[in-house]
Amino acid sequence: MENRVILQEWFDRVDSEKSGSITAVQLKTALAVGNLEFPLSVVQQMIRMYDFDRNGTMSFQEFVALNNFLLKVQHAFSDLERLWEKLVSCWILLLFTLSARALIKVKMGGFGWMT
Ligand SMILES: [Ca+2]
Repeated sequence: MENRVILQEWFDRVDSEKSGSITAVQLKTALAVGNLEFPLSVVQQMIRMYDFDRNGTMSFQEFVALNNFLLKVQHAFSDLERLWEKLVSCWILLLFTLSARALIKVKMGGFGWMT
């Protein structure tokens, strides 16, 4: 609920003309303020995906749907990032283990303990 209030405040700020809907240009400008630079064509595509009444602009309800989609994408990337970090950790552990074994083998072989 609190999230929805924050979204409404954000939406109202972007809807500078108080028309009850936001245009692609307004959305692009607002995203750019948050360091999210998208070409206008991409922002237009975002709006088209959730422009349920096909009027070319985004109502608050449509904006909430778009926001939910973007959050899911963000979570998917976070999951991928965590998976990548685990894979890198496994590779480091594997390389360390192999290096340690090779070092032990060389040292033991050097003393004639191992062939
Ligand atoms: Ca619409």
